[in-house]
Amino acid sequence: MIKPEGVERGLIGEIIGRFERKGFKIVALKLSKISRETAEKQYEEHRGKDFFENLVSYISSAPTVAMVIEGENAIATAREMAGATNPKLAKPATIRGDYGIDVQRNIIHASDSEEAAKREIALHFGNVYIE
Ligand code: FUP
Repeated sequence: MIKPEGVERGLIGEIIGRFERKGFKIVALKLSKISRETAEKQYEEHRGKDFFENLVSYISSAPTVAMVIEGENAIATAREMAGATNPKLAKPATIRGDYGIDVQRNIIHASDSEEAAKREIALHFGNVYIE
């Protein structure tokens, strides 16, 4: 998911392009302002943490781009391409390393496991892409 910061800064094409050029196939794509309820479900694992409220408010405050990418080792590779959670620590040539500064506005979200990917795809696209 490209977060509001990425959309506002005009980085949609750049970010999608990176995944395309890497060799992944974009099989679903959606620009939308997600509801607070959907944001809470996306970040359910962080409920109760000090940054949860701000994170949920932020992610539901402006449009995001949700996408499903398909390809070999897609989950691990997408997370490597995203870079470290805190953009200040993310290496150059990663998306967060190249475009981010603030940990909350860290440009992109990438599912961290097959289970999370299935849950998040269902949340944003319904059950169409679930095997
Ligand atoms: P990641 O899997 O890299 O997106 O990182 P996490 O699941 O640990 O965190 C999810 C989101 O919570 C981050 F993208 C940004 C936000 N966050 C904060 O705002 N503050 C923190 O200290 C940690 C995470």
